[in-house]
Amino acid sequence: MSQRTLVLLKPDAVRRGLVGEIIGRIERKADWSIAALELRTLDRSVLEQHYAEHVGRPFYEPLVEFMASGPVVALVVEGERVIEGVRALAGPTDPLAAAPGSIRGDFGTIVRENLVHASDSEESAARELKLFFPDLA
Ligand code: RTP
Ligand code: MG
Repeated sequence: MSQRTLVLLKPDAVRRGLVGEIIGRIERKADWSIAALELRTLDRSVLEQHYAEHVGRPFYEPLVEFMASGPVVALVVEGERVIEGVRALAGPTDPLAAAPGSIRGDFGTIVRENLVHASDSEESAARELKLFFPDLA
């Protein structure tokens, strides 16, 4: 089943020069392709909409601040079971719980600075694609 998902390479990934490494892992998966890709600095209003589900949690404010602290690479990936697939490539939220071989497991230590975001369901993907790439056909 072909799907589309929103992936963000977070400011830590961009600062650390891991963009090529992470996109390379996504690109090499069979039957996946990149439908859109842009370097951009996110403003607070986009982040508040993107992370609406987390409002009120103790990590919310520092998360929004971190995500606005430098440019991210936003991309739309499309292909076979890509929503579940990119989440699997990323690994669990806490990089220390993520297995080596996953993006977070290979490169992360801090929970907040965990390198990538990926939509977690078809509903989230639809909402996030509209928020980040409203003009994508
Ligand atoms: P994401 O939304 O970024 O793809 O990550 P996720 O689904 O694995 O994690 P989620 O629960 O949606 O949390 C969103 C992001 O908030 C930061 N976070 N910090 N306890 C903490 O300090 C904490 N918990 C979550 C992480 O950057 C996480 O990816
Ligand atoms: Mg999430």
